[in-house]
Amino acid sequence: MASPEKGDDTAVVTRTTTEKKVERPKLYKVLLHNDDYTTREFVVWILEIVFHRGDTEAVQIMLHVHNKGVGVAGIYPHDVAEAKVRRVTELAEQNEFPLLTTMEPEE
Ligand code: TYC
Repeated sequence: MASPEKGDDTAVVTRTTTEKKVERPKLYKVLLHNDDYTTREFVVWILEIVFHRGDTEAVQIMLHVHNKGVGVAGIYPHDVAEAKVRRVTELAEQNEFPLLTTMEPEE
C-alpha cells in the first residue's frame, strides 16, 4: 500500500517493493503521405503486406491518403512502428516510388 509521509507541509507518497506500477507502452501512428507518382496499386499492396489490411480496408486507407494528403496505416509500439517505417521505405525504394512514411506519438 502507498503511505503518505509527513515531515514538512508536503505529503509524499511512496511505493512498497510489492506495489508495481503497470506502464502502458506508448503507441505510435505510422502515417502514409500522398504523392503524385506512387501508384494506387503499390500503396494498396503495402497496406496489405506490411500492415496486414484486408483488400477493402487497404483501398479505403489508400483513397483517404490520396484525398486528404496523409493517413494512418496502423498504430504500434515504438519498435514495431519503426520497423514498419523502415520496411515501407525499403520497398518503396526497391520499386522506385517516392512514397513517404513517418511515425508520430499517439495522443
Ligand atoms: N496519389 C497517388 C496517385 O494518384 C496515389 C497515392 C495514394 C500515392 C496514397 C501515395 O500514400 C499514397 N497515383
